[in-house]
Amino acid sequence: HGPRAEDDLKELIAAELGAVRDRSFGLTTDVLAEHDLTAQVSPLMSPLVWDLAHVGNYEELWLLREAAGVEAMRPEIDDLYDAFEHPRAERPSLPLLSPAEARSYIATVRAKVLDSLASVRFDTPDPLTADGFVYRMVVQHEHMHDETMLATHQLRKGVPALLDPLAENLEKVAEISGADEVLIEAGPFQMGTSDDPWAYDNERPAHMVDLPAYYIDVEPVTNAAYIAFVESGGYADPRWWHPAGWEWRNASGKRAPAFWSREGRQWLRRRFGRTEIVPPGEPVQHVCWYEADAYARWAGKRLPTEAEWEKAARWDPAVQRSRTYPWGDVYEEGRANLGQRRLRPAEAGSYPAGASAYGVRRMIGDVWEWTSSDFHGYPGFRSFPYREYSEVFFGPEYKVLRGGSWATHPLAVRGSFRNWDFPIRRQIFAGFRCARSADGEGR
Ligand code: AVJ
Ligand code: FE
Repeated sequence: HGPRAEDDLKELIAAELGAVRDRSFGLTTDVLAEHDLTAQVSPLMSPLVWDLAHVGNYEELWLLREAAGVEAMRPEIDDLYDAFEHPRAERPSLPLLSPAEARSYIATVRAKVLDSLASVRFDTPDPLTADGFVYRMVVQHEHMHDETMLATHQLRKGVPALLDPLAENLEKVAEISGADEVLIEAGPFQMGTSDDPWAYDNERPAHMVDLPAYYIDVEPVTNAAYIAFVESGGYADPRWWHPAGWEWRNASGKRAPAFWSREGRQWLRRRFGRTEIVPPGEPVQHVCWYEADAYARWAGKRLPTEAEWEKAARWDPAVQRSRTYPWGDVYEEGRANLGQRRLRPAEAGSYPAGASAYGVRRMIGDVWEWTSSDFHGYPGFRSFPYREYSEVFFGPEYKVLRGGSWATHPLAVRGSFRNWDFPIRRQIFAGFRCARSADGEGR
């Protein structure tokens, strides 16, 4: 700590604010025409121009008004970009800023944020700005919207707007080796965190959780494995499905992951506007919780609980402490497929250097992983700095996802990070891995 550390942190924050904004423009005004930015591709998603102005409005609210005490620039537009006032389905009918207006509004906000950064103290008892908390929150918020915007791109029809620069270079860096599941011995571990400065309220506080022994898959479930489920009639047998999942299956008519189609004996998938053969070694993506749950039952397993997922990812039994990432406490390139550097997950066997202490692979990056758990606050949870980030979602309607995807930025995920969604959602970059209890009963 001290003034030197504060200056370094401010420099990092300014650089990261710049980097995330480059990505936001790279997903919107840099690559799409006006009508593509204002159109709605699905009632589940906002028009991209809404996300763009929303991240700037959120930044204005938290970094200018709350942190720096600057007067509101455009109070009359706050309502338009309040996610709680207007559900996604109704956003295209609002009098939104045009793409050019949005771009200029968020650039003005940003210039004022950078101007005011030097005058905001990080060595303060005010928890909003202490250690740069609210700045870290705003950087992560824009990254989360970039991932949401990428889901909008995936749903978009028409001429592809995004290139996958590394798609041709994907190399499997290791053979799949050893057991396909590992035993996690019974015992306590530390879940959540009380001291990660990037952590959201729902990751706090750290608390001990004691778990019975269980097995967890070394890798996320692959497309090849999921095809075996589909082709053995997995969608036709109610034995595998949660009752609500069977209802979803009947009502939706879905019989394969989103974006898949069948041509002869071949499974194809659409990826950012291009069609390809489903790659057998990649983790399955775009399955909802009900599909993940059904697959696991078919396989004689079950989804891991959120605590089981986190213990396998973070706990180091040798020193009895939880790591920030599966491999250690420091983020390092090459240990996980994160950050939209590729527009796809990597093949099974990749990133062996990202394994956890237990040898479980690719828990961070590649695909968000559905867990069996509902989204709730940890014991001692305190909402901060606003209830609408996570507290208003607590309850049985949402399932927790863990680990981030290839589309998640490294600053917006860690071993303690919690995401959540409805169990019917398939547009997110989500797959899953299976677990089973070690007491002999698969479930
Ligand atoms: C944490 C991904 C569920 O997108 O609804 C964005 C993140 N919160 N703006 C979401 C969020 C406010 C949130 N998730
Ligand atoms: Fe938001």
